[in-house]
Amino acid sequence: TAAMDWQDPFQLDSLLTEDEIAVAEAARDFCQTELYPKVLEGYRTEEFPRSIMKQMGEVGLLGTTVKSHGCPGMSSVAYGLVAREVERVDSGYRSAMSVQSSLVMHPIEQFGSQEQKDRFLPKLASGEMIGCFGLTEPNHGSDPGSMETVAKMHPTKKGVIVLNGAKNWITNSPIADLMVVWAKLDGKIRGFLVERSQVASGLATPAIKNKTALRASITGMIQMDDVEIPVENMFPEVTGLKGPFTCLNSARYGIAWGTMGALSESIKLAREYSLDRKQFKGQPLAKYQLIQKKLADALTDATYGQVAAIQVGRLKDAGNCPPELISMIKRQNCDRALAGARNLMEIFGGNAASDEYHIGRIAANLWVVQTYEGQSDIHALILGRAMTGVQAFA
Ligand code: TGC
Ligand code: FAD
Repeated sequence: TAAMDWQDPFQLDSLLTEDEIAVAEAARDFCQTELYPKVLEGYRTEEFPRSIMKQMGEVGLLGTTVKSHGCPGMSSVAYGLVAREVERVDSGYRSAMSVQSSLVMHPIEQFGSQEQKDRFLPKLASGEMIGCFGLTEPNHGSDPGSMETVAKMHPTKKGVIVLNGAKNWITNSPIADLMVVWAKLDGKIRGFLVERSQVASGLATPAIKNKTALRASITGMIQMDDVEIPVENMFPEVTGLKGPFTCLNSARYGIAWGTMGALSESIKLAREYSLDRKQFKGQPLAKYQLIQKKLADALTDATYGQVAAIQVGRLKDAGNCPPELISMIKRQNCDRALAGARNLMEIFGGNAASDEYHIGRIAANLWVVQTYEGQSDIHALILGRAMTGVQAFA
């Protein structure tokens, strides 16, 4: 009989293409050799060096699904595998990568004019330019449709748009060269590309310091006080919430994969620790049934979660994926990864309080991941609406 490989019980490679396997291996190699050695310092100092994005660009980890401008043009599953490998190191590094790929490059590919694509995609793919995505505001998070940020045509300067408002909790904003900002023009939500180097005045992007999680990525505000941008920097056609939500479909999909990387790393660390650590007559913790149950629960969740993510990715690429499926896997995988990491943390006893054991950082990060891109309960309501036809948001 075949023996179970605890690192890949369902032999997931058999569900992947050769290219996808190669991408996952290359991403893992890069993440373990380049990112992993940096993570503790990044988490302690809350610094995200621009060079990380540059390195990601050099190895082709940015804009994995984008089909032009020298980008890999790969499957959603390949993108998910990259997210898994980056988040195996840290959710904050995956955040920086997903914002660049799913929330900046993807909308430019999907909604941008040819001129916008030509101008921005190559520099975003190489990591020379860093992007951010401004949807959430101080007063509107789960309900972005009520946003207060406004765009107006300049009363006297032809072809100039004026932006006023504030975005809050924006990954990458303090170091972003390009900001995708969603604002209401004549009452309708539109997307705007704000280039920092082209803005003369009124733009500030202060960092939010002393975070309790996701400290290895940089987060801030986008404050706009009569910020003037050329009308050519507006996405020409897309209007309404389907603009930002189309980007979120891609980012939420990546998160469903990323969390499985964080959970898999937690399992690996907890298994090793439970075999090494001895309590009661020199027996390893791994010998005790309650410890084994924690490991078994987490492994089952990580395995099921990845199979679901592969299937949803295939449906997505076939153009047959209602957004509710992405809500289902974003919610489930975030919830299970958070619960799993939190339970496995107990195996480390007091040592979990030392960041050198990593598990505390992973668990702290995962509650943010469960919150951004639609908090889990919001995704439950999205599913409930699809099941009953009745919306429960308001
Ligand atoms: P609702 O009536 O549901 O929809 C309004 C319009 O949008 C369309 N739509 C979608 N289109 C494409 N994909 C989707 N997933 C879509 N969901 C909705 C819908 O068809 C409709 O179009 P139309 O043409 O009929 O107008 O809108 P609502 O206001 O009732 O929405 C409520 C709710 C709760 C579903 C929604 O607002 C929501 O999902 N809230 C969560 C907010 C959120 O996810 N924010 C994320 C901010 S970005 C972020 O967190 C990045 S972190 C990145 C990182 O660091 O990794
Ligand atoms: P609220 O909307 O105030 O919700 C608070 C709680 O109430 C949640 O548990 C929610 O589920 C619940 N709730 C709200 N409404 C309902 C309801 N109708 N029924 C039941 N429960 C409800 N945003 C961006 O635009 N871009 C980014 O790059 C970005 N990066 C982020 C990075 C970090 C580190 C963090 C922490 C956040 C980031 N966000 C970003 C913002 C994130 O998307 C929001 O925090 C999230 O959408 C929740 O919004 P909120 O914080 O305003 O919570």
